[in-house]
Amino acid sequence: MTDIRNLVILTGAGISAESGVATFRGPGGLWEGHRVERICTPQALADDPALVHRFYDARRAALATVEPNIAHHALARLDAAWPGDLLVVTQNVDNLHERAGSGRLLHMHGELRSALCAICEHRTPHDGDLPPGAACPACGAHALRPDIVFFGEMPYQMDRIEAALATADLFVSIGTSGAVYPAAGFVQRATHYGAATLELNLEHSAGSGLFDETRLGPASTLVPEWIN
Ligand code: BV8
Repeated sequence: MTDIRNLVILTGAGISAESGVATFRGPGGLWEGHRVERICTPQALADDPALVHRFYDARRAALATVEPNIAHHALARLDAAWPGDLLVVTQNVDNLHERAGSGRLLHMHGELRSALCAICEHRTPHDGDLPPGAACPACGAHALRPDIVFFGEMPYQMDRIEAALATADLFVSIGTSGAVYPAAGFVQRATHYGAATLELNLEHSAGSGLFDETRLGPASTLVPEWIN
């Protein structure tokens, strides 16, 4: 990576798979028989808040049973040592990147360990179950919801992501199926801005043809190999 100065690294569920966090669209990609596209919507939250809250309560509780893996730790070491710009943009809502030590990190689809007020949009760190109708500590409204970007909602910090892509020399995508936009379109944005693009994934993804290079294998092997 000699003439590379600015890095943008996109991660998806695949980077957490070897930590034991279920992915969404592989075998076993259901939760209580529900697909994420069906649960992760404002309509589902309105129709059945208990189901949606239970979905995220279960995943939040599971964080205590998993640890960052080799790939998370490799990215954290890169972050600490990298002299140029570096931004990890994760689609994941787990906290494994930060527990591994990544600092330059952005959760574009939200975080399990945060609650969002549907009225005043105040964010509150939250552990444990989040019952529907919990009171917002800022405005008092009984309107706390999981701090998750649902389908049809705008992902977080898109301006910051676009600015990072605009100055990236290398865009690396790790462990994502390329099934969900706008994240799946970042490789095209990076290419438009003149960055080189690399995909590290267990299998070919929907976007594999868009990358300069695709390497297939588990993240715990590919990420350290790429960095070293
Ligand atoms: C929006 C919440 C607009 C958190 C999620 C075009 C442009 C823009 C939007 C759209 C568009 N076309 C369609 C849309 C709408 C929609 C969309 O993309 N739909 C899809 C289904 C077609 N997008 C949206 O609605 C987005 N919002 O566009 O808003 C807007 C504009 C103005 C104003 C308002 C709004 C919002 C999308 C976010 C939805 N939230 N989740 C959560 O519950 O977790 S999406 C969900 O999918 C997760 O966040 C997840 O991160 C994401 C992507 O999945 P992956 O991470 O890729 O996981 P997956 O299981 O699919 O794949 C895992 C991969 O890892 C596999 O390839 C596998 O091979 C690999 N793997 C497995 N093991 C390993 C491995 N790799 C390496 N090592 C291993 N060991």
